[in-house]
Amino acid sequence: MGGMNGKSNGIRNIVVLTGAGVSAESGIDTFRASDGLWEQHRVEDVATPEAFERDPDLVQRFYDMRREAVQTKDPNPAHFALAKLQRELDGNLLIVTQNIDDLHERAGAEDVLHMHGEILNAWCTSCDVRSRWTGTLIERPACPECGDAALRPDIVWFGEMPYRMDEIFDAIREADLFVSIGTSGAVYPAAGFVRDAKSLGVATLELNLERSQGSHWFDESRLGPAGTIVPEWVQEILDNKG
Ligand code: BJW
Repeated sequence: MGGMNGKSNGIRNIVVLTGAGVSAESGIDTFRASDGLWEQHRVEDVATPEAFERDPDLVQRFYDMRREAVQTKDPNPAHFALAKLQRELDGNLLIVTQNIDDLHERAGAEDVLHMHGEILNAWCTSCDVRSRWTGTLIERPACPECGDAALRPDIVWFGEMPYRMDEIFDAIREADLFVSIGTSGAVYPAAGFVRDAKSLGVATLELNLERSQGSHWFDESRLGPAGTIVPEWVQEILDNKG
């Protein structure tokens, strides 16, 4: 990663991709750890449109529980460090998150792109309007916009198209550095961003607790808890800013 240790690192634009690992130290379960979320629920029972059609109550209950839990959690030093980087970088930092929690925003980040949706939104499948939603959906409440009882969690399930892909690719194209934080690299298209970045000549860095499935694609991997290694990396970038 030429120049990263010099006085001026020449890094202006950064795209950060975050996954469940960035919120783990806030007490939100990751997906693929042995004690993670999917241990209690089979993915295909809860995170596909077919599952929702088959058993809407099971799916709504699963997301109602997680919506309630998210609101009791707080951002950790990794979220705060990324918000600080966004404020102080002499360039653009786009935070693309696969996470459906709002911890980046609550740490003060402004430019956050939720490619897999947001648990605090309800999406009306009748009128297509998204409304902020902090309560439950299992009782099939009316859409505040059209009144139909057609709300689902605003979550991108398997087989559905992640949000704002064009914006993500545009940002990667403009980036000097792509950084992946706390994600296992098991779910596409997010897992492919590192290869997209590399093929465009963008430097790539992974910050994760352990080596992920796509570790070998990165120019550099730093291992450790996000709450420690993200603030260290952010300080390094800000100390070296050109
Ligand atoms: C720490 C830490 C700490 C822990 N500090 N680190 C066959 C081949 C290829 C693709 C497919 C295929 N069959 C189907 C597909 C496509 C499918 C897919 O990828 N499937 C795979 C299983 C193979 N993808 C899709 O269907 C997507 N849509 C799609 O592809 O549309 C077509 C399309 C094509 C091309 C371009 C555009 C579109 C949709 C995917 C939707 C994913 N949805 C979920 C559920 C959301 C709802 C919910 O939350 O319930 O999103 S799945 C789940 O996984 C969730 C996450 O966002 C996502 C990623 O998980 P993440 O964040 O990586 O978590 P973990 O647990 O896996 O990893 C945590 C990491 O953190 C670990 O590495 C830990 O070590 C680390 N960690 N503590 C730092 N303290």
